[in-house]
Amino acid sequence: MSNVDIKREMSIYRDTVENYLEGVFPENSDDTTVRAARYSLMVGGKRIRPVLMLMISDMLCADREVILPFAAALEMIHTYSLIHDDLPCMDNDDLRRGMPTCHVRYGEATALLAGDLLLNSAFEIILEQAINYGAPAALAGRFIAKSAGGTGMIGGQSLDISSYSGTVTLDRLEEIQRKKTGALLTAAILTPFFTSEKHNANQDLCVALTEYASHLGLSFQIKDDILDVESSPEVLGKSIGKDAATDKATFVTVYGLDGSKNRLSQEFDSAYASIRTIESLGFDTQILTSFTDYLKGRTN
Ligand code: GRG
Repeated sequence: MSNVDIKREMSIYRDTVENYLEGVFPENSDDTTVRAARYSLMVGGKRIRPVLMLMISDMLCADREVILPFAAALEMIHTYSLIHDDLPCMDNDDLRRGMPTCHVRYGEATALLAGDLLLNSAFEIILEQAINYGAPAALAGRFIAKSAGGTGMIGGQSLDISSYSGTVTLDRLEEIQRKKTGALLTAAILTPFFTSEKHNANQDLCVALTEYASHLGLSFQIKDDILDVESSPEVLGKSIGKDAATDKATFVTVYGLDGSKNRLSQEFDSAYASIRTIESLGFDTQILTSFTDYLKGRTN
């Protein structure tokens, strides 16, 4: 049991990220695409990925000036993926972060462009960091590109759109979720590692962080699938129950609700075990434990 006030800590980290994001796209731009991108970026969201990146960065005593733009860029990539995922040609969702989705508010063509703008602007920020901070920042940027790309998030989405609950194997289901959801969470955890000149040669740390990321990513997605059947649109801020209705391959549609809860508990146990390994390497992991507790108990 740690004595970190995790809600307070997270809200401080969230404010730091949101202050940065505020400056990315001007308010009241003449360009509808810019307004649409800003709308989706600033409309809310838990900011899990950038908050996690900043927490790991502080754990490694890394430089905030180096990491904050990366954290913001990762949230921009995540937001682009949500805009595109909600489009009529994908999940066709009306509600996101408790508000109308980007295409409902701005139309489909503008929403598509807004997603593209977020993705390109994220890589503008990342390249600026590479110019300013050299090879470690460039390596981190390349890792983010890979995590968001064909062997990461987009690859997972590509497998997902052709997978159905009745025919998908368990291995394939895990592959989809590791890529679709796990890859960006792994990028959040490893970016501070890559940019830390003090620690980035520590292979034991790299392995322990990667294992933590892997278990956290799977537990995040299993929890998401459970909330899709057990929560409500008011609490989640997005539509629910669509996975079963569209025969989508999720942990719940494949393992059942009880099977998913068992698997969730195993994944969280493994995540805590990875945290203990990180601690044994000499790092203060209290906040990571509290953050993991928060994700375990999250209701949205
Ligand atoms: C290129 C047309 C085109 C589409 C790409 C890449 C992609 C579509 C979709 C990505 C896959 C995706 C949306 C995965 C879901 C991951 C997930 C659990 C999202 C919800 O994350 P939260 O709970 O959301 O952190 P908030 O709103 O809190 O940020």
